[in-house]
Amino acid sequence: MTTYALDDKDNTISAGNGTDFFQGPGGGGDSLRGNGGNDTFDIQTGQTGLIDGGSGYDRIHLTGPGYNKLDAGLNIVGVEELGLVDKG
Ligand SMILES: [Ca+2]
Repeated sequence: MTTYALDDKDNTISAGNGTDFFQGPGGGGDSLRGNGGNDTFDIQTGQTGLIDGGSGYDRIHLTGPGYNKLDAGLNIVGVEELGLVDKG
């Protein structure tokens, strides 16, 4: 599994065909592509831009402060599961 760290800047990441894990705070206009494999996007409120899960079974876990709010500026493609994760 490859882990990609997100930050509050613009992140442009095109992952490989394995199982990939994206994690970090919202912020910036990101372009995140999971491509092949079963990928997980562990994001926080304020995440904007694009999340494209690609093929495989891909998940978005919304976590952290305000974990129950998806940003209106987030476009989601190719994702099979959306989960709200309360880690508080
Ligand atoms: Ca970012």
